[in-house]
Amino acid sequence: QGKEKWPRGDEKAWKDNMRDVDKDVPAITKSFVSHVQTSLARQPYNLDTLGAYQAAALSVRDNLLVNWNETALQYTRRAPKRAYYLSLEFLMGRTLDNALLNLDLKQPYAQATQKLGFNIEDILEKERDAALGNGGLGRLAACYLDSSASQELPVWGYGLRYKYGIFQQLISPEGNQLEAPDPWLDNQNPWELPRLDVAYEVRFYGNAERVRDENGNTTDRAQWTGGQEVLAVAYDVMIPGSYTRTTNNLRLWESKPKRGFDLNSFNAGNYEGAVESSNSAAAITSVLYPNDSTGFGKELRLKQQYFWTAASLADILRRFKNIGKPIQEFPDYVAVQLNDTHPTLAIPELMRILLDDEELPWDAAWQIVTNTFFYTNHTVLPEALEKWPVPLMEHLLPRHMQIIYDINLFFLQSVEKKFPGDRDRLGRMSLIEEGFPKQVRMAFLACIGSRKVNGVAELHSELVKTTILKDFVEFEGVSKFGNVTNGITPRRWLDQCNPELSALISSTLKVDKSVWLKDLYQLEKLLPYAEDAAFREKWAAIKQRNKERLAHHVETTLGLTINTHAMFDVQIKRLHEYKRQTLNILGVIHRYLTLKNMSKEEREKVNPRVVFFAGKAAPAYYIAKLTIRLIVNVARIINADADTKDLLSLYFLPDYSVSLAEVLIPASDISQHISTAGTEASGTSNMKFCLNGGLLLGTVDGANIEIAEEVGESNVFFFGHLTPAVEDLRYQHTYHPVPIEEKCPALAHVLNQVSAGLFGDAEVYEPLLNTIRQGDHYLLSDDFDSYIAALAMVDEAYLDRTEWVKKSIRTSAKMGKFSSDRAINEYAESYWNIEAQHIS
Ligand code: B1N
Repeated sequence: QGKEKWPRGDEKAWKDNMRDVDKDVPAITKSFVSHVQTSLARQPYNLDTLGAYQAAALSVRDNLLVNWNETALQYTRRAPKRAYYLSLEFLMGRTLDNALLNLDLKQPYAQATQKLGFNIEDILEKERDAALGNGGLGRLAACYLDSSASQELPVWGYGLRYKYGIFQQLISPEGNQLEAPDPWLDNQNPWELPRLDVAYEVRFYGNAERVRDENGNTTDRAQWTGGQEVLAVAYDVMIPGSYTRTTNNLRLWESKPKRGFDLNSFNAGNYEGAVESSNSAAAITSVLYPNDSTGFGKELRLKQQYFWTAASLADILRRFKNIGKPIQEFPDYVAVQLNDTHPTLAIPELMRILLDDEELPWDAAWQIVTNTFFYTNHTVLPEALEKWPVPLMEHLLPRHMQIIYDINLFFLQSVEKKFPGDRDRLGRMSLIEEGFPKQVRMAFLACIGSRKVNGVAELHSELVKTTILKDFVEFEGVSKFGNVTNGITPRRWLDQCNPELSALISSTLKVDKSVWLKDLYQLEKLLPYAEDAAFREKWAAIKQRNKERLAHHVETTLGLTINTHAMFDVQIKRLHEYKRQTLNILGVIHRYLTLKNMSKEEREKVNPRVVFFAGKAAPAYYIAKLTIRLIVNVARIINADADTKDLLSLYFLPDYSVSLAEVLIPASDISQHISTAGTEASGTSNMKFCLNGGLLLGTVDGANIEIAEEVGESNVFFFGHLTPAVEDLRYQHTYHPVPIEEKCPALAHVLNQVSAGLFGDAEVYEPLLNTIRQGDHYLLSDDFDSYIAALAMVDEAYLDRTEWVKKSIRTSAKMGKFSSDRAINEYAESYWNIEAQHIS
C-alpha cells in the first residue's frame, strides 16, 4: 500500500498542487467567482440566480470530485469486497442542498453567496430534479446510495442515463392529466461526469450456435454473432456520504451507435438507413418507462434491461479482473443486488460470460452466479410480475434464451428428484409459463439464480414466501428467504426538508446533528420532552411554519390561498387502484355532504380540514386518470361552496416530485396510507411523514404495521380489513354479491351523488364508479365505514391539541428503525458480506 512507484514526472510537483476540499468562506468565494468567470464565461454584472446556481454547483462538484477520486483510489488499493446496486430507477431529486449538508458546507456557502449578492435558498430552488424514477422503488435506491456512502460502505449504483425522466404532469381545465416530456439534461448537468473512455459494446439479435465437441456433440457453450451492436458509455454521478470523506459512484449508461453511422449502408447509397440504425441505438436510453407496479411487454424495455445489465456486468468483471484473482473467487469480491426483477437478465448474462468467454463448466459457472446475486422483490401484485414472451427473447437475445432453457432443465430435474412424479409442481415452478405465447417468469429466474431473496417489510416478506414463491420455499428451504424492511435517509427527509425541526432536535438532545443523523435511534431521547409544555410549543410552532411554507409555495406556484389554521391531511403517491385514492376522495365527498346537512351551530364545532393530493398516473392507466379528474372537479365545487369552504377544502397539486415532497411532508398533520391490506409491499413516504411528526392514518399493511409497532397503536389511526380476510371478501364479491345500497348505504349515497352529476360530467365517472359497484377488487365497499370512523377519530383527536402534539413527538421519536442506514447495514452484513472502508 502506497509503495508503488510514482507513475510520471516529479511527485512533489504533483502533490504540492493537488487541491483539497474548500472549507472556508474565502476559498469558496474564490472558487465560485472563478467558475462564473471561466467555466460559465459570465460577467458579475448580469449573473442571474440560475447562473449563481450553476457556479455554486460547479464549485461544490470540485469538492466532491476530490473526495470521489480519493475514495476510488483507496478502494482500488485495498480491493475489498464490493456491492453493486442494480436499479432501473434512481429518483435522486435535487443534489446541491444534499451535497452541501453532507459535506457540512452549507453555512460557508450561504455566507459566500450572500456576500456576492445571492440568497442560498433562492439558489437551491433553481435546481431541476433528477427524476429518473417512478416512485418508491426509485427513491429507495436513492436513499440506499446516500446511506451506503454515509456508512462508508463500498457500494456503487448502476442504472441508465435516460434523456427524459418521468414525464411532467399537467392538469387540463377539465381535470385531465396531460403528460409533457422532461428534458432534464437541457440545462447541462453539473452533477455528472461523462466517461467517454469507459464504454462497452452490447449485442442484440443475431445467432447463437452451440459449440460442438470433437465427437460432434453439442456442449454447454455457444457462439453468439451478428445482429446489432450498440455502445454503452458511462456517466458517473458522485454520491457523497454524510460527515465522511467517502464519496461513492452511481454509474449511468448512455446508449450510442457503435460507429457514428453504419458505413456499409452509407456506401450502398442508403443514407437514411444508416441514420436510422444510429437512431435506434440512441433510443434505448431515451426514456424512463412511466409505469409503477404495472406490466410492460415492450421490446424497447427489454432492450433497456439487457443493455444496462450487460454493460454493468462487463464493467464489474473488468474491475474484478484488475485484482488478478481467479474467476472462481468472483463472489468473494462482488455482490450484486437486483432491485426487483428488472435486472434479472444479469443472471443468464453472467452465465453466458462464464460459459462462452471464460469457458467454465456449467456447474462451476452456476456456482459463481448463485453466490453473486441477491434479489429484492417489491410487489406481489400479479399484474406487476414481469414476464417476457419467449419469441421476443429468442429474437432479441438468442443466447440468453438457450441459457434460460438450460437453467430450467437442470432446475426442473432437481425438483423432480425431490418431489418425484409431482407434475403439477413442475408446471407451477417452470421458468417458462405455458400459453400463447409462452413466457419467461422473471421472478422465478431471479429467485433460483440468487443467493438470497428478500421482501421489503415483514408482512410483505411473509406474503412472498406464502404466495408467489411458496413452491420455491418448499424446494430450497426457508432460510434463503428473508426480510429487510425499507428505510429512508434522515439527511434528506429531516435535516434537509425540515431544518427547523432538525435544529430543535440537536439543541434539545445537546448533540451535533452529525451524531443523531447517523444514529437515528437517538431520537428516542426526545420521548420525555413530550411531557414538556415549552418543548411542545416549539414543536407545534415549527409544524405551523412548515404549513405556512407549503401555503406560500402553493400561493406562488398556483395562485391559491390556503387556510393554514386547518388540519393538513395529505395523500401523495402514484395513482393506483390498490393505493385507493378513490377511497380518500369518496371520503372527502362524504364529509362535504355531511357538512352541507349540518346546521350553522353544528358547523361551528367542526375542525377545519385541508386535503391535499398529489401523484402521477401512468399515461395509459385510464381508471387512475379518472380518479385525478374526479379529485380536481370535487375540489372545484367544494372550494367554491360558501357554506363549507372554511371547513373543508381540497387541492390536487400537479407534478408531484421529490422536491415537492420535501415541502409537503413537513407540513402534514396527518397523512394517508390506505392500500387494501396485503397490496402495498412497504411504502416509504409513511416513514417520512412520521419522522417529521405527522400522524399516520392507514390500513394494516406494509410498513404501516411496523411503524405502529414502534410508536404504539395508540399513536396511529388504523382501519379496515386485515390481509387474511381479503381473499374471502373478493370471493364473496364475485359469487355472493350484495348490492352496495345494502352493504354500505353511506358509500352508495356518495356514489349516487357523483353519478347524478354533483361534480359535473355525470357519465364521465361511471367506469370509475363501476370498479366499485362491480367486483370491487380493492374492497372499498368493505372498508368504507371503518374508514369514515377512523377519519372521525382523527377529528376527535385533533380537538385535544396537547395530546395531538404529544403523539406527534412520540411518533417522530420512534422512527429510528426506519433510517435507511439500518436497512443498508442489514444488507451489508446479512447479505453482501461487505465491510466499511474508512477513507482517510
Ligand atoms: O417499491 C417500494 C415499496 O415501498 C412500495 O410499497 C412498492 O409498491 C414499490 C415495476 C415497481 N413495487 N414495485 C414497483 C416500480 C417500477 C416498475 O417498473 C415495479 N415499485 C414498488 C420500495 O420497496
